[in-house]
Amino acid sequence: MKYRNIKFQIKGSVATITLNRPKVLNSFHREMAAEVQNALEHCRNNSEVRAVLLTGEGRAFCAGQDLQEAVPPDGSPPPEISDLVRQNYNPIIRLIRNIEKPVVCAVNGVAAGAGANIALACDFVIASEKASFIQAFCKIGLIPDSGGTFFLPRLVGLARAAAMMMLGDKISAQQALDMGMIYKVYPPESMPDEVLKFARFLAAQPTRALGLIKKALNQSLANDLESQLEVEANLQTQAGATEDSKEAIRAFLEKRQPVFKGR
Ligand code: T3D
Repeated sequence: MKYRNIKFQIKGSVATITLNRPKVLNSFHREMAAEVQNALEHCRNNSEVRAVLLTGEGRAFCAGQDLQEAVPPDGSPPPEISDLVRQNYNPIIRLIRNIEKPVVCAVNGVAAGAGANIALACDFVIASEKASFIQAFCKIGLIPDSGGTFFLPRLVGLARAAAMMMLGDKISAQQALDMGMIYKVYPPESMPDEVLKFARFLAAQPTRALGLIKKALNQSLANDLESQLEVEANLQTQAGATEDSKEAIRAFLEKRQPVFKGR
């Protein structure tokens, strides 16, 4: 697929997807959603990719749904809202959660609506001090989608999630960090380099195990203890059979640094 609304680059085992519609704060229309889905599928299927980095071009991360597409100014019939959610956003959230590799979101500016919730679905959310998070849906009479009602209460608790979702207030990066909603905050000048360094670090780790950890965490969100113990036993069996695990144990015994290959 030729990308016209995102930039996609694979370098040193890190795949970077950059939302690239800065004039409309990287808001999503159908074409960009299809491109993001295609790039994420590529990341899932390409064994050379061992970590994924998602970010935005310009001053915003993503302002959610492109409202010009949702309500065309020329009066032409709008797309079905259920199609937008089911065809654009849900596949992106499923891919982010089901790619068995770490996905890092670098929130370079405002993340609103579906943009905020796509960020929160990632394994690591690292924000610029200038970034903010807005559950903007209620301001336009909608409910949060893109997994927001699933992830946000689990990250910050029901009370804070309800307030963010029903008030639609802007939450600063620092507030988000303080309430455990995101992983780290950096000054805007150093954030891109810090995030890239971090993604490269992740890509050099035993990434099969990181993918299996993600699988276990996905399942833990719905399981009871008994079921989760069984999930751990199954996934540990797979992790223990990886080349990286064997290499790590050999390296420990030989008192040297392990070299991981993601196998
Ligand atoms: O049908 C459905 O909608 C279903 C799907 C729902 C999923 C959703 O994501 S719903 C939520 C949609 N998003 C929003 O409601 C956020 C709308 N945007 C804003 O509230 C503000 O733009 C921000 C708070 C994000 C940033 O404010 P500010 O003051 O920094 O920037 P701005 O001036 O408002 O925006 C800059 C430009 O981007 C501006 O265009 P212009 O005037 O320079 O030509 C603005 O119209 C455009 N823009 C920003 N957000 C969107 C957008 N254009 C289209 N869609 C947007 N979402």
